[in-house]
Amino acid sequence: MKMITAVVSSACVGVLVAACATVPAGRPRAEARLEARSGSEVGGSVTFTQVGDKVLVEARVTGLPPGEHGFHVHESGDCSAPDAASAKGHFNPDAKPHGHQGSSEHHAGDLPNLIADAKGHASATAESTIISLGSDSHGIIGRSVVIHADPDDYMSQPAGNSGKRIACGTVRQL
Ligand SMILES: [Cu+2]
Ligand SMILES: [Zn+2]
Repeated sequence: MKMITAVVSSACVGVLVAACATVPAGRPRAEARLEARSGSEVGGSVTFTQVGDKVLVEARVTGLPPGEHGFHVHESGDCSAPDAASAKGHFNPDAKPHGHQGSSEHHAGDLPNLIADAKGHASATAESTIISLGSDSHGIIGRSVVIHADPDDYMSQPAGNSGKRIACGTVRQL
């Protein structure tokens, strides 16, 4: 009996060590579970991982019309309105104009368009050095992620003319 116990507990130690090695401390994570809005059938989630001064954004989305869709962090985490208007405008703590993430002038919440395949799936990663998962002024915990019906043109003010809000999810710390 003693030997069996010893084998089981050493196996557990092995599992714990492996888990610690793959999830280092000091990497805050957050997730937004997408809810369909404006009569859409969009689902999926967006995860955020702080890696040093960058936030890695990973989106896995289903039920989209094929093609490009505006994708942003919005100011409010309130997704309750049927058209997601409750999420308010793009997250913009620096009072910048709307623009492309690669240009000097853009909202902190401006992210690259998601591109859905013929089946309506979009799987994308992006990085941002402007947003954070901390409690500073650029923190996005408690805000929202919104996906739009149309492409963001990265120019039109204040939101890139990307049309209806077809999905919304509140960003929650994991
Ligand atoms: Cu938006
Ligand atoms: Zn914007």
